[in-house]
Amino acid sequence: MSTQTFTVTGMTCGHCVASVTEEVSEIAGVENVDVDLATGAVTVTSSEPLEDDAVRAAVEEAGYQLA
Ligand code: 9UX
Repeated sequence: MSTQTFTVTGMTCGHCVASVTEEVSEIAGVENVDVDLATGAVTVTSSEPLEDDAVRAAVEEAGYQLA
């Protein structure tokens, strides 16, 4: 199990949080996603270490950017 935190910019409401959570949750191996709207911190727990590029792609698919 691996837990990593990423910072996402551009989220301003709860729907943003839901979109990021949904996309990141689709990455293979991801078990849990926690998004802090106030700070942009996205904490991802997964069964294997995540590739930054996979997280970046998911965040961008949702319409946001990694800091
Ligand atoms: Mo809320 Mo987020 O209306 O991009 S979905 S601001």
